[in-house]
Amino acid sequence: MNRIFSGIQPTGNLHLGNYLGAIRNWVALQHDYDCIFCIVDLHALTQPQNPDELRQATREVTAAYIAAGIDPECCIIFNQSTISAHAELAWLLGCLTPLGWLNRMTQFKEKAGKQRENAGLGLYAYPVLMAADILLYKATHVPVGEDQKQHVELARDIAGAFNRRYERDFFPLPEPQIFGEATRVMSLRDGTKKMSKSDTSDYSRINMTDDADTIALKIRRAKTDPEPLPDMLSALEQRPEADNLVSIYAALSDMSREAALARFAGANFSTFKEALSGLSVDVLGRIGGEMRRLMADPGHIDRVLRQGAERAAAIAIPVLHEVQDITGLLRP
Ligand code: AQP
Repeated sequence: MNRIFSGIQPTGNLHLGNYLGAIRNWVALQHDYDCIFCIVDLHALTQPQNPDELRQATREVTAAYIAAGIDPECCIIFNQSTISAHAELAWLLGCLTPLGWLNRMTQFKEKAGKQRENAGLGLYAYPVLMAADILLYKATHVPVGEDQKQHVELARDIAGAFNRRYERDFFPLPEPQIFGEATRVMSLRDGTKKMSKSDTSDYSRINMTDDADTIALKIRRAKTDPEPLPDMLSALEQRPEADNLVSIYAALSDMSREAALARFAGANFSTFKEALSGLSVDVLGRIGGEMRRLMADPGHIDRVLRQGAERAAAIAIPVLHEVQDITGLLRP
């Protein structure tokens, strides 16, 4: 069976973008692939984190996976730092990754911004650790949102570089998988910026744990424009906020953007926003409630993570040993 690896950073404020761009697609794939879903806590450390909040967010992401419908009996769910092979393989792969490849990564440019000289080595090497995550399990497919596609393509290049250097077909070349109508959910305050956990405005995103009133309030306050909704998608091109809300509606109701727009053509935003609120509360309200129930029993979450780590180690450690043998590292 083909194998999937994907993950989310426990950086707090899991949001609708993480759900529509990642988690929801994983739920749909879990019975067709051998699935490994990670909470990438080492990646979270590429930005400053409060230790207690990091532990709490790691449990929260685990709860979100399960509440959204990922079955921990059938999929492996674990946190990255429990398998030290991730960091070890990242070093070995980093040694054959040219700086030129990393210099092209747009996420580093966006996150480092004007502070490039002060940005940490971890943030720069983030995509190499991500390649290690994927290749350690010889994953063939990586379902991600559009924003992570470039990193999966780099993992593919790194796998190819390893195979060429050691003249064997050792790593499969992983494929990015991008699904659905909302592969890049944008901020509710600025339709040109992606919805993000680290945005300082809570009104920019719908969190997976927001209650019904908060979801409705955030949608009511979402930035729009004065025009009613058009009947053609092409008319949304210069209206990023309207375009984003229509894409969210389409994704949440499992219809195409064309069909969603046809339903509301000519409507004003107050009517459309009311419908979008109802739909968002239907989908996220249930998941948020289940997350809160799971979070009340951290012992259960920790057991899921421990069992997941045991199953992950059984795959990862033999692969790391093979890589060590191939690269000439002595294992006395
Ligand atoms: N806005 C988004 N639209 C669609 N998909 C998204 N993803 C994240 N934001 C959106 C997808 O969620 C998965 C996990 O992402 P992550 O949390 O590990 O990293 P990120 O992409 O850096 O997410 P954030 O929210 O922007 O976090 P911060 O603010 O901490 O950097 C990935 O599959 C991603 O595509």
